[in-house]
Amino acid sequence: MTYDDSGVRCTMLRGGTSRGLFFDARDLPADPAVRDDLLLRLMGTPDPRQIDGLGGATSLTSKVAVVGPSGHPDADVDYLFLQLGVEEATVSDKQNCGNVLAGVGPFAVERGLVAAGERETSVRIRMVNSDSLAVATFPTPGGHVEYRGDVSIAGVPGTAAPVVLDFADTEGSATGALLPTGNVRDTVDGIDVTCVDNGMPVALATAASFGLTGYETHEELAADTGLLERVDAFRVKVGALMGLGDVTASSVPKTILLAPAADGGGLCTRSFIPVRPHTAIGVLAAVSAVTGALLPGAVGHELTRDWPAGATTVDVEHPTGHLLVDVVVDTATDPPRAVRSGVVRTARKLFDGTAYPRA
Ligand code: NQM
Repeated sequence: MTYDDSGVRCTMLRGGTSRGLFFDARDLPADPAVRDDLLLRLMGTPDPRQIDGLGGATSLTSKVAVVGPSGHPDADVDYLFLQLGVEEATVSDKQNCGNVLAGVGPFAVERGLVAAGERETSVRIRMVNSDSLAVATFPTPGGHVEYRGDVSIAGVPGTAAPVVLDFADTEGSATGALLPTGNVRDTVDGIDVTCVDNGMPVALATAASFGLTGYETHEELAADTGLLERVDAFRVKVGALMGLGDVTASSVPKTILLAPAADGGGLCTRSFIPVRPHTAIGVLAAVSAVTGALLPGAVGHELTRDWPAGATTVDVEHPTGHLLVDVVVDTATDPPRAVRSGVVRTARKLFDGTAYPRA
């Protein structure tokens, strides 16, 4: 029996503002090339509509979590995140995804990888992509995952149970350093940029340096093909500067354009993942953006002037609302060090069953 005949056990969950196919690592082919071919056929990639697969025709809904037992002494499970292309047959392990991460703890309990607590459960997760640790805590009354709750997150209708995510050692996730260029500020094509990697490699520039206000809607940004071309050309040069090589076909780095907060938050953002605009902002992308802004001399540091001294929770504005992140950075050391970060997300199980790949 091949996977084409038998299908493969699959759970689909929404994690934060993303949606992914979750697999027990032991249910997938061990050979990464065979695994990736299977995942592409399950997702319906390559096809702009993914009509013959389970993808949702955007990068935010073409995500995969491979979860299995961990050999790490401080982790319960390993989580490998894979970003699949939509129109291109690509599978990348170059980045983390903090949104899909929100589904990993509940999935681990549902599949018996971790025993549930009577009230809530904390799952220690090794993020394989960056070899860093996260802890997810969520309600499990009576030993069952409870997805219903009263927490609302921007970009998702309704409310759900909270999944609290705490991150450690996310510094240099893809590049090996918090400041991958060695500088707090560089200039690329005449544009000042701060390159930061605290869970996600990002290039921070002001929206004004791209001729924008920073308050454009997602639709306005998505329709501006000239802008998207400029963002892409910029990030390809920045990616090389960050030591990521030729990033033409890579999902990282992301570009995040900053503007003064305009809706009661701390920082206004428009992010590109890596070229199309995000409808919201990625979790670790937001953590990295706030980390950068906290560094004296960085692009965006001037926007932190009115942030309460010592406060660690920052309200990040994005095209569809707000994302609150908790970031602690030690700026007294040289280079500065990321201490810890965290965020609250929600997740929901959408289906559990057998998925069949297209031929
Ligand atoms: O930055 C989208 C998302 C993400 C990534 C992307 C994410 C993160 O919103 O941690 O969550 O950057 O392509 O799911």
